[in-house]
Amino acid sequence: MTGREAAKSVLRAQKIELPSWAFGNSGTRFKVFAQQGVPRDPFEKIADAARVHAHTGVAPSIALHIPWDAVDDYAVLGRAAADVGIKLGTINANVFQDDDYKLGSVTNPDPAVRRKALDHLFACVDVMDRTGSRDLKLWFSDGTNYPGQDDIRARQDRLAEALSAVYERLSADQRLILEYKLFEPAFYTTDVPDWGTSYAHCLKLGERAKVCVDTGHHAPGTNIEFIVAFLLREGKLGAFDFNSRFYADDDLIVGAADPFQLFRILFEVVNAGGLAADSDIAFMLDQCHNIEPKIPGQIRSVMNVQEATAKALLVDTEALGAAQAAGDVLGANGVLMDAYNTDVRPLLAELREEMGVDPDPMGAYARSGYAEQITGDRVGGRQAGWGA
Ligand code: LRH
Ligand code: MN
Ligand code: MN
Repeated sequence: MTGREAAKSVLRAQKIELPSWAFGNSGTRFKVFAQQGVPRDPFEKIADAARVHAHTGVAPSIALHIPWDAVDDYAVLGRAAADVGIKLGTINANVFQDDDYKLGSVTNPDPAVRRKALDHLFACVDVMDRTGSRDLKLWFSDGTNYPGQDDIRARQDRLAEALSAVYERLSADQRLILEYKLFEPAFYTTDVPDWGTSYAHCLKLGERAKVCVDTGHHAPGTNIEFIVAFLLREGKLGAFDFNSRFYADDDLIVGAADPFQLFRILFEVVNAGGLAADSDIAFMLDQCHNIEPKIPGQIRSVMNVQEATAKALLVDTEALGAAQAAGDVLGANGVLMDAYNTDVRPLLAELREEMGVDPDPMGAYARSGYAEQITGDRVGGRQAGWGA
């Protein structure tokens, strides 16, 4: 098989999960800009995700956020997803949007609040039991704003206690994925601020606890691909939340701000076998489309991940290894840059045709009439959850 054909076979099997909240209205803390035709319930979010999958062929699942996507009967929701050819994926817990959580959720100094947060996390595992989801993704907004506000080590103890209770509650085929974020909403200390903190907790929990790398959750200039390489080597990279950032947690379209960084990250993934058939890394988008239309925003995001992946797959690893072994600094760098500078769009167009998908997903969506249809059909669409 040529390098091109080998790349295509990996790209054909690639799966990128979509976040339900990308389809709802969203904004910043200054303003939510409402768009016409946005989903009014989780069923309509599923319908929109199915459109993204129909035009890309590689986005066959949707992540849910509880309680934003809470329904009475998850079997009904699962069937609705199956009817349009997609699956319910990762369950994301939400212990950050309740007045009780002002001083934290699972790390709150008040045991009653900690109990409430833990009960929600257990309820999320109940949801997973019904949806058949493998992964529970935990992100805690917990932290402090002022030095002295709370005891940093005591908060770590409370966090460890809650994580261990949740881990114990999981069944053998379920995983706990712990996401970190440097700051926001807490501005002084965050209880899970970085990959090291997440990794240390996951290590103590066990095999099925892994780290989520949200690409927007680092300090400027952080070498994310190093983190990815390290976690892969330790078998502790559980998931990606893909998005891109210029300043903080911008949640912009992945690959928009820094496509070269996305390529470098995906090269580490490819190089460590993270796209092999037996890989259990979950590749997810975590984005908000505040000012651009949401469905094409998601289609573009999926295409950006595919393009970066294709370039990563085209790296001539033999030539790279030889240059590295010979200490040929410029030669090795040249091999990587050759792949990055390859225009992979024709290869992806060809792949899509082979997969029975329109080679031009953005154009195909625009021509499909779906945007006009939902604008007419749906009145009073919902917020994604932020500030809801
Ligand atoms: C936190 C975060 C986390 C949440 C999502 C909505 O910033 O990245 O993954 O669940 O945003
Ligand atoms: Mn995230
Ligand atoms: Mn985030």
